[in-house]
Amino acid sequence: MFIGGRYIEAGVERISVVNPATGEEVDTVPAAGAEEVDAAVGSAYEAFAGWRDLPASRRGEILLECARAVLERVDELAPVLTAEQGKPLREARLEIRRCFHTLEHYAGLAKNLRGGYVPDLDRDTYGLIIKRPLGVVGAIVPWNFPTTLLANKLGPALVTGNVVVAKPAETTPLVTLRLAGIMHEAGLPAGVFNVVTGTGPEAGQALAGHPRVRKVAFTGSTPVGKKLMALAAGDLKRTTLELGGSDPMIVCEDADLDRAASAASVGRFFNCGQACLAIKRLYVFESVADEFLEKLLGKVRKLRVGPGTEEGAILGPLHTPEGRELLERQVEDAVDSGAEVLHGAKRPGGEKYERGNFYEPTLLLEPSHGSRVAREEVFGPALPIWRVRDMDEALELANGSIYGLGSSIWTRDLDRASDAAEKIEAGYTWINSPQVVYDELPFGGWKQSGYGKEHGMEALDYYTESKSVVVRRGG
Ligand code: TXE
Repeated sequence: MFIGGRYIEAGVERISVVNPATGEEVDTVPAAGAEEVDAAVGSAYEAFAGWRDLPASRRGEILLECARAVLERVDELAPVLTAEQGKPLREARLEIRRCFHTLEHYAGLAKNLRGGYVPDLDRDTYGLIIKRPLGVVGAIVPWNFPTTLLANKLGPALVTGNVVVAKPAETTPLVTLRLAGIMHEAGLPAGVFNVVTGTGPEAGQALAGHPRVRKVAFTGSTPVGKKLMALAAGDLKRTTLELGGSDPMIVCEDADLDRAASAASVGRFFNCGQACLAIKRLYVFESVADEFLEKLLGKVRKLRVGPGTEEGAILGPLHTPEGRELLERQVEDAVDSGAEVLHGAKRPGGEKYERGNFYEPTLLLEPSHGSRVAREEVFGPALPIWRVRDMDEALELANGSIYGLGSSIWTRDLDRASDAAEKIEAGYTWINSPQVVYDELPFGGWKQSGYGKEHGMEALDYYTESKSVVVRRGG
């Protein structure tokens, strides 16, 4: 663990971190319990006043140094990420670079933190709206993008003067631990960013329930998000919850089908389909369905499955055996419901795949609308596709989900696109664009995809309390 600027061993129980491509143990980390969490929160609490009271510009300078140090260490961090998470090295490097960009983005906002001024409230009286940091933030992070999903919380938390205790997923603690050491070496004072390793029900719950933690920033599954919201309600902790998604993509008859097919392939199969923002349901207008599917199949046939360390591998293994089994059950259910398998729907054969959680990229045409792939989040490389008559049908199906995270619309008719963008129930809509997340734009789900925003200036509001101050002139 990393507490108060030092690596510490603690706890008797150890958690084994396993390589998803080989099934071999990479390392072990302590399984923190309430006592270790309390030590980490205590260390953060002690560091809070010192960090909060620095000029914001100084916090920004330090955060920028941290961001640069992360970028300089891409080649050291990426293999650690690949070993514990499974993603191809190329994607691991991209992820670390994105982590850098997000930290750099928030470092850059340090000189733009603003409150408000309201003149003439009364005779000789004016008002100020000031923003103050919350204190200790508990950041609970999943395994699919361990560094970027952490940076989404660290950036806005630290620049506004908060201190952080992070709990990475039990399966991906190693890169997070490295990150903490690197940021400390780069100048982040001891205690400002701590890492406790451990399971969700033990360490995660102890962190979210700790009375000194003022805010829980969580990315993960919807069921756990609900639990954390209930736990946080005990003392009305602030929360941001970035949860599951089932992003619809709508391809109209006038779309650029080549670009749409490319975006669908990347948007579904990036990170082996294990992304919150990912194309998880595809609706294509029936008049262009055959042509579009041919193009998409052409892309999918080229996706090479292999260990993340293998040159040219595009799809690594799924992160865990359980994740692959869940995906297999969802795919079986889709086939039972009547889906035609256009590609995949099986494990790849061959010796190199035997010990890892590999699965072929899968395209499923027309499962029933009540099937699991239509209703549940599909967190793996399988894409269900439906033909639709028109935009009305597409929108009705797109919105018929408990989720509302991302969405995309492909058409050359911008009026139709903007109308659909207004009607689609999701926190993000891309029009003729791949699903790329920008630090500049707020990101957060509607419906059961979560609560609150990350990224953008908006994220800053989720790490501060605003206070109104009334000042009467003349003593
Ligand atoms: O997530 P969990 P899991 C979805 C996706 C995936 C499924 C399960 O469908 O297949 O969730 O993934 C911590 N109190 N997403 O099981 O359990 C846990 O230790 C406090 C979508 O890995 O939500 C980890 O650090 N903390 C999502 C983090 O929560 C608890 C990304 C996430 O774990 C806890 C991840 C508890 N009771 C999964 N239980 C997305 N859309 O990006 C667990 N944790």
